[in-house]
Amino acid sequence: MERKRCAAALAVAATAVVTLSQPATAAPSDAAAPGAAEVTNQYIVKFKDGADRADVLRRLGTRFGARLSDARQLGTGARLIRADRNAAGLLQALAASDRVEYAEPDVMLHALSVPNDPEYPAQWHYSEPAGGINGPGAWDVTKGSGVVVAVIDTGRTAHPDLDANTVAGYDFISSASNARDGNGRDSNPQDEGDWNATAGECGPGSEAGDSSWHGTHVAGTIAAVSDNGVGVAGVAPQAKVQHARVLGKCGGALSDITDAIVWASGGSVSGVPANATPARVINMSLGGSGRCTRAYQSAITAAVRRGTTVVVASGNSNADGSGYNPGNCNNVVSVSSLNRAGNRAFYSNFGSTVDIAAPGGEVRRATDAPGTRTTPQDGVLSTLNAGTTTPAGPAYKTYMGTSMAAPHVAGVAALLLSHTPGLTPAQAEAALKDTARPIPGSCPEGCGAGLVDAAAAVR
Ligand SMILES: [Ca+2]
Ligand SMILES: [Ca+2]
Ligand SMILES: [Ca+2]
Repeated sequence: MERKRCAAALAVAATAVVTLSQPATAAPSDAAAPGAAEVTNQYIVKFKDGADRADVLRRLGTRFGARLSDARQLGTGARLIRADRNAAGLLQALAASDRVEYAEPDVMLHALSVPNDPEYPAQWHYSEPAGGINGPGAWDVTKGSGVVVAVIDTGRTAHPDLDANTVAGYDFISSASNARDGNGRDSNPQDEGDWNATAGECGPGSEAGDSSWHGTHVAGTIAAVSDNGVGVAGVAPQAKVQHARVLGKCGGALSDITDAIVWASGGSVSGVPANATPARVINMSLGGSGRCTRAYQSAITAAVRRGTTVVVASGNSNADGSGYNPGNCNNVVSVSSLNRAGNRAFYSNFGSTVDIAAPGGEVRRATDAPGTRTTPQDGVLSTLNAGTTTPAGPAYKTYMGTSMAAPHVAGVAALLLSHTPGLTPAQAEAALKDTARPIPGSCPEGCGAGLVDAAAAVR
């Protein structure tokens, strides 16, 4: 959140943590593009004016032991030539003929996988050439099947675009008052709401505000159910989301977050049943100012050793990311945020600790007053809940933040690991960076290796 409660929580450094989004609704973009090619026994041949086509085909047919037929004239003036068998070298010979202008293979083209979800066209962050992650090019190869992504965040809410892709998680919030579910840790990670009825509730400078449903938004970017004719699409729509609830009213304790990291990655935490479906990827769209503490690093290192890739938001302070955890911890993939044009979003952290960039959007311009939504269509559209305090019905909304950028990378990591399951976290990180494309806009301060590219990552 961008409100003052964010600043307050940051001031108490590592003990409390806040989410890294800035509340923000939807606009059009385009989707379809041509796809991969398949060979056929057909050729598109443009003969030179006056050339004896039949003679060319007869001679080459004899030479290659194939029967060549002149099927029809094409709109371009070229002819469609059909061979009765796949003859190696035939195309080259056609092209080399002094009576042929050009000869090219006829190929089968397929539309790239584009989801039918009605709000998909508003998700510019998946497909727009400038600031999108090139999602459609990846979805023909993999949709993330077999990979669990843990969302260490505010927990889950029931949602038609998420329920089918959600596996059992856990509620790690030890404080019953912050958890708002009447107890400490328990097996139900439902997000009970993180609203603040009055200013100052979470310390000096904290403001009143509605519930964010932050974990629901992050989860939707990673793995919203696609092609169900409902709502939005996700980056890895066949991956599963596992909610480890750590953020409640006023944020979350590091001690709860580190336990969630251990558990999500398959490690054991006293008093908590073993995780039946450990995550290959962890997303942490949360953070605070200050160094990476030993406790934090130790939990992350253990997760990475267990083979879990840890993706984190770099922070929303428009500052060097080296001063913000967990982006400044070792062995994490720290993500900066770009706007729709591919420039560094005005709030995004930057610098040498940032590994990679992803779309996080801007629902207002840098010069607009905080809390306004002058450009809601330029934010990241995902799943949400309609409740202002406690959970109500499902909803969709655009948010902006490095919180929204990180789950794009976590989703692409899931696609990558689904396609190449044997990758270590270091290999997965290297692959994400190596296949990122140059930052489309401007980020002189350093936004990492480039803009994450889903299609390039899985090809
Ligand atoms: Ca609880
Ligand atoms: Ca609970
Ligand atoms: Ca959907």
